[in-house]
Amino acid sequence: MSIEINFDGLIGPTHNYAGLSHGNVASEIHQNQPSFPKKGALQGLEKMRSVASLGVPQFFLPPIDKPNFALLRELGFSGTESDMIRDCAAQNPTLLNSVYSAATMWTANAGTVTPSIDSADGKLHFTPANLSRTWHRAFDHTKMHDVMSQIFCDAGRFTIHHALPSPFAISDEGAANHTRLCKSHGHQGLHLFVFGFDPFNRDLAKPKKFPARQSRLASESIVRRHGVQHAMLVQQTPDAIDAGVFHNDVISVGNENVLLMHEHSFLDQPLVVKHVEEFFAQSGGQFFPVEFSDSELPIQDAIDSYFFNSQIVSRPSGNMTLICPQEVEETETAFKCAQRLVEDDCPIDEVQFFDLRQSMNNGGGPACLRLRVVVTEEELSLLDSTYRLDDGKAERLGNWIETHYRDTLTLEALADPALAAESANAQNELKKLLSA
Ligand code: SUG
Repeated sequence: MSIEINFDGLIGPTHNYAGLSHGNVASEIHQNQPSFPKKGALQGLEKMRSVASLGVPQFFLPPIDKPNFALLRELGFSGTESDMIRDCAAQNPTLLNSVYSAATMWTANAGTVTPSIDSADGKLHFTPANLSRTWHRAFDHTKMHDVMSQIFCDAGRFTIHHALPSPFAISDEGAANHTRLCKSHGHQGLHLFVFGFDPFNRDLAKPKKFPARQSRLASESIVRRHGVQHAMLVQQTPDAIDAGVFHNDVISVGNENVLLMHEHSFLDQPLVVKHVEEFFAQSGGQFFPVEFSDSELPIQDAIDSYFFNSQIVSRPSGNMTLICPQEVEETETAFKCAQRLVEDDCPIDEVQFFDLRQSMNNGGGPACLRLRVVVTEEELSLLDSTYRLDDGKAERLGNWIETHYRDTLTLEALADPALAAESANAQNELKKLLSA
């Protein structure tokens, strides 16, 4: 028996709005606004608790230490940590914002997973995303490799790869551009890898305004190194990227045998649907493709509401819950789409709304905050449970956040070494809490 487990990123104490992600409209709009790290972390924790209560084993990934002092030293800063912060703030404030980024909270970008049932060697594979298109995120993959190696500690069953090399031509954004479709979690899946550009094909249609983040070369390399048995490489619509769809999970989401798509999700959408239908016809089982036209859900409303960034969770009953950001409830067209799903002949029969505005203001909805991993029950029993959420741990994490997080953070405050000291102290306390 296989089940899906979720890994959410615990929102870190330096959560801020630095406007670092070109093409991610929310990030750019909220640049320089004060952030509310405590509120953000509690919002994320609340979502984790609710998903766990639906029967999904819920893990969390700890925030990583910020600022990245090792990187500052490599870039020529020297002296004490306080000296480096002050000098960087004076010489290059944007660089300081980047090394302080709490972006590891969006674990859909942590990497790509291939469950053991889908890989050629029968092992579960994970590759951390190099995130080389977003500079402020491009140095986090080594930490992601380390924490996943700690959790997936049985090397005989799990292969935790290093990230792909970092040149832009191989840029990889992980599960945000990847969907596994299957009859049910325990059946072999078809892996949809969605890319935005191909470094070896200059004739391919390209976005004109915003960068395409996922390289075809990265996606095909993951397929090779993980030994994915059934994979399909699909191009994202360039006009959608130009409208602000910086990841595929802003315009499409799938779970088991359900695939929700905007009419402009994929460049050759009818062909994509046909291939998936063929896969289901061969493997047995019904496929539920649900397409939303631009008149039903204008692409701008899809981006503003993050309807497609909802999380679809299979409950033990076999039915599914759609976990939406509250912005869906507040956007008339998107709300109607959610209602339509519940009324239609589709396994989704319940919708829940969550206030995740602190993350949303940086372009991160419910689906960005989680990484899905399908494991067998035996594999689950082999995982290091340090980061597995239960009621007691959730309560302790809540108290830890209340004690160590600031209510408000402005970009100016990043220049004050006191913030770095507070964050380091919070990290130490978290380690103690988890080892108790
Ligand atoms: O990579 N935002 C993230 C949001 C990632 C959302 N993830 C998924 N769609 N799966 C990004 O653009 C903003 C940081 C800032 O501006 O301070 C940021 O990194």
